[in-house]
Amino acid sequence: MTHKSWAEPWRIKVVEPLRMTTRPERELAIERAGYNTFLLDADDVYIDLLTDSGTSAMSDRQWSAMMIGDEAYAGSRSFTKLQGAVRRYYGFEHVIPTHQGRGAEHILSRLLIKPGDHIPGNMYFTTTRAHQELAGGTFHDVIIDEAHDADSEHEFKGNIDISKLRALIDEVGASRIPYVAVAATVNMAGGQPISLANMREVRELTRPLGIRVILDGARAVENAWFIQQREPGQGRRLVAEILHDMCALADGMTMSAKKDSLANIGGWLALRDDDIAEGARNLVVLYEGLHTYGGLAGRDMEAIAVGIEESVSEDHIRSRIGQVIYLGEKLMDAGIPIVRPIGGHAVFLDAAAMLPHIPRDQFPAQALAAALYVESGIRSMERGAVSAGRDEKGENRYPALELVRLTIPRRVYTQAHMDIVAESVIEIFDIREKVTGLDIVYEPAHLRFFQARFEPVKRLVGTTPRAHAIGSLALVGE
Ligand code: PM9
Repeated sequence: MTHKSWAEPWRIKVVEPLRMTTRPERELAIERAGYNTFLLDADDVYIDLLTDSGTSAMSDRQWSAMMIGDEAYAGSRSFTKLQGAVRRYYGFEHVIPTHQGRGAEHILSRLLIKPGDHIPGNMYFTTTRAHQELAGGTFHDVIIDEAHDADSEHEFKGNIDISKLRALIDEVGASRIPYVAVAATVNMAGGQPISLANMREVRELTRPLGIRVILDGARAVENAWFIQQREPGQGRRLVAEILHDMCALADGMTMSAKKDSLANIGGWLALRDDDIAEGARNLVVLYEGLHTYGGLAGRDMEAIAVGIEESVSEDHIRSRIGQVIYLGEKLMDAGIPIVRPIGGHAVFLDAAAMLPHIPRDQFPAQALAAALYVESGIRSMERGAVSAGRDEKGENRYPALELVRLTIPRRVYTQAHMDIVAESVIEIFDIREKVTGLDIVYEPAHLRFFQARFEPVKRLVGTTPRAHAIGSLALVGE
């Protein structure tokens, strides 16, 4: 019997209690955290939608595989299993484990980027661009315009604009472009997919010019599901087959196994070219660990190998994204402005549309994430100007999208949790004009969104920063 609705293809064997806090506790907690949800203690959070990275629930098969992890320093049996799973499902010959995705980005950037090089990509990602810049490269956004428009219903907002890519190649020359960085899905655009057809076009343009294509595969399985659902001719194919086709259009991939692969830590760099792989193996021993563990324990590699296999199960991926869509549709029905179409790993609130009274230099998305926490105990993440950082002149970058991400960990929360999240966002929406902006009071040199601290903009005379930030919010609810 086939069902129209989806249900989680698992049942719960182990549970972890959640802690509810009071509003006064949360007011103090957010002030202590400098109004940055990254700096909250997890114990002060009720429903944690900060990230889907490393926060997924592992299966009984993953946990039992960890018990047979081979902790040999060199040539671990667990590495062989990981290598086998990556070869089978992603199709790359050379597999170099890393402690997580940015470890792979670091090695790749050091290896392929020379000072003065240019790296086109379908929208920036924070850690990816940081490593490209540290290696002396310049990132160029060549995603289609629709990706920068929260309201565009384009089904493949992750697509690369081929004319933008061609124009960059004409301008700087193919020899200054070590690779095109293709993300699937595109996190900062709202978890939006790239189509197989578009990946083919990119391949056809770059191959004759000798420009490589490197896939960021953190959520490539989710991308493959969108291709199956939306791309003409793909509807009857398995997600695993589509994933294989996507990878076949790339020369290599960086991977955070903390996303699709259902692991709490880990990643890899995978390559086809023997010489580049040799270079990567040389570098990985400097920064991560020997090339057969790359900073991971044998048990971690076991968990990833099993997680890869589980990640491409049709039932798993359908319910994983089904849950995200369930939350997104509830919010849309209530008139909340969110990025459309609903993405694969998260629902993204359009903070600029929700809080038009807060100017961009007072970081509306950061303020909204803080206010949502105070109101409900739900932790989300800013994905706007704070995440975008500063340009080479030291000025704030203001991306078109000013978003708050409600990121859904895999296999962790139930539909009832999603209902609470939706109710909480609707409550904040109803009192949105009471949310006030933030000033940065501390900013680290790199990836500022992780550690920056803020204070409420002091507009009213005689109010403490905390009273002002939360403002009349403190009068609503409890
Ligand atoms: N993404 C996320 O929450 C965790 C860190 S940034 C807040 O979305 C892509 C597309 C990612 C990603 C991490 C990495 C880096 C690369 N590409 O976190 O180093 O979304 O494993 O991966 C995070 P690692």
